[in-house]
Amino acid sequence: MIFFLSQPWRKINWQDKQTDLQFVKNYKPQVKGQQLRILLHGLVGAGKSSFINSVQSVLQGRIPNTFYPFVFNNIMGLGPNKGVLVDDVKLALKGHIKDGYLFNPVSQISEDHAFYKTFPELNDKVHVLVLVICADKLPLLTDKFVKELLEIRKAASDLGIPQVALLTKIDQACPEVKEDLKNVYKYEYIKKQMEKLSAEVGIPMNCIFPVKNYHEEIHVDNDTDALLLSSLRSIITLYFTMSEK
Ligand SMILES: Nc1nc2c(ncn2[C@@H]2O[C@H](COP(=O)(O)OP(=O)(O)OP(=O)(O)O)[C@@H](O)[C@H]2O)c(=O)[nH]1
Ligand SMILES: [Mg+2]
Repeated sequence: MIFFLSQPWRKINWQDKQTDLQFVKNYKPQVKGQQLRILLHGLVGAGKSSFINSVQSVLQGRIPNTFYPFVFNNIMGLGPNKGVLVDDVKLALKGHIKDGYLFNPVSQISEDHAFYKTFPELNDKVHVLVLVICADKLPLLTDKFVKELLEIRKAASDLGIPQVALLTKIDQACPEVKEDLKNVYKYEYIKKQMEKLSAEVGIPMNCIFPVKNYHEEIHVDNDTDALLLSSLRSIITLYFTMSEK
């Protein structure tokens, strides 16, 4: 049975994405020249690259000539059969692994590897860790993968790095959302998926954001932009509230 809520349980500025856009544009790192480093990880095909591309397309041309305040890194292909070594993820969190490194599922990066950075600078350290996971794959989470995620989460927590999750492909998971993205917080199905993720991996609900990435569209779309911007704004806000503690 599908439960439809007459009022959405979370508010999104569908009619006014400019406010969130302005917020994101105005974001300035506390230290001059520093960037907010966001590390994405998740299963193969979860939508990591699509999210990075989608955000870039939303911001494109809207951050004129200035220095880009965000940088996204992407760890490819965690589990279930491929896997990434959790120890490598820990090194990445600390800034020891340079951009573009192809993570090896069977052996850890060596200290003499060209992509290994012995002395990471402040700007290399990860500020926010983002788990990217497809809404339609949630029922298939294996114990092994969940265990891996918990280990990664613990490593990030030990380093004081805030963690959030993006629930992608909500259009594929729920026909009503595909029909109208504004239904995202009105259908209980998506909320249930978020609760499931929260229970399994321990990420609180207020740190989980459902998104639809651009994937086959040629044109930008207001609602897709609005939801992406709201998730980006929430990630920034979360980083601030958590780093002030
Ligand atoms: N319908 C739909 N498709 C999506 C969405 N996000 C990504 N996709 C599609 O899912 C597929 C995988 O997305 P990617 O962004 O390449 O996934 P990835 O996490 O970067 O995967 P790896 O780089 O292999 O680890 C692509 O065909 C995308 O077009 C979404 O929100 N909705
Ligand atoms: Mg990718």
